[in-house]
This record gives sequence, structure tokens and C-alpha cells, in this order.
Amino acid sequence: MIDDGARRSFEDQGYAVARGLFDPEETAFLTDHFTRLREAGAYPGDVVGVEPTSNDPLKKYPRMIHMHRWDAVALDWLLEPRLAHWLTSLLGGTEPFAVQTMLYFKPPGARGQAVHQDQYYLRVKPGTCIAAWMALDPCDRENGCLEVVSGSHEWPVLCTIGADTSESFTDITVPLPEDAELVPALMDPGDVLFFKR
Ligand SMILES: O=C(O)CCC(=O)C(=O)O
Repeated sequence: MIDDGARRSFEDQGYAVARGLFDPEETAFLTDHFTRLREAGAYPGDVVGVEPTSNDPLKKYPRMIHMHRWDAVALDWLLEPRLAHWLTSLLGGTEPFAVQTMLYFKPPGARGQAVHQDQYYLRVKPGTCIAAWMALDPCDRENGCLEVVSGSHEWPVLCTIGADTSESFTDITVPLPEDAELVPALMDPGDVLFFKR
């Protein structure tokens, strides 16, 4: 199921996209499910708190974290066999531990998250963390797609510097080398981006 091109991209550049790994009915169900949950109240880990009357889009729709600890749909997705198959294949046969779920709503006008390394937060030992990000909506540069830096999976965890909080909801970022290129991950619903570190 996982092709050689994806494996090579993951090894050489640190990321690969599985196109159409989930189908439109599944992404529509998840979109509806998490939108309802978000609109129903506040949850552990809401970074800025839910304020339905606020003008800050992120106060109405903060990202969710660790939903698998209290939501069975999120737990099922975290343990989904298609994700396990891709992750295990990309890791050369080693089965990964599943540790975190997150969901970003990206409402219009919202701040994004400055360039960072997930391993800064997760501190996986031994080895490093691998992320599987599924698009629920079509995503491009205009509506705030994820961006990756090719080759940065080989870097150590870098010292952070302050981020521009008018653009980023987190206050840290990492200094990028001058020749680093941010590559937009353009995805359709059901595509999954895997990346290392
Ligand atoms: O609190 C956040 O949303 C930042 C954490 C993060 O980027 C991560 O865990 O990968």
C-alpha cells in the first residue's frame, strides 16, 4: 500500500503525503463530530480557553489536544489501522507508540503556529516523533496549510527564539538557516501528511 516514492521522500526529505487515505464520508463525519464537540464547551488543554463571544477566532475555536483521552472517536482515529500501517512501514517495520491527538480549526482571520519542531514538545526517547496530519478541508497557502522544511528531520532539537504573536498563537519559534525553504503541504480532505521530528 505504501509506495516507494513515499518511502524515499520520507527518508530523504523527512515527510511524505498519503493521498486519499481516508474517504470523503469519513472526513465529513470527523469534521461534523469535532465541530460539535468544539461548540459544546471547553476541554482540558484548550490553549486560550473557549469564549464564544470573543472577536479572536482562536478564542471561539481553539485547537483541541489529547481528545483520545476522553473521546472514543478520537481514540479510534489515533489507533486507525491505515495510519498504523503507514507509520510502521515508514519506520521500517517498527511499531510506533501513539501518544497525542490534536485538531486545528483554522477559522478565517485566525493566527497560525510559527515554525517549530514537534520533538521540542514531545521529547521522544529513543528515536524521535512522527506526526500524521490529516486534512479535513482542502488546504493551501491562502487558508493556512502546514509547511515543512525539507531535510530538517536530520536536525537536532534547536534552541527556540520568540515568535511574532500577532501571527502565531504560540510564542516560540526556531531560527531557520538562510537557505531553508518552507514547502507548503497542499492537501485535499482525506490526505495524510507524515513527517519526522
Ligand atoms: O500547544 C500547542 O498547540 C503546541 C504543541 C505542538 O505544536 C505539538 O505538540 O506538536
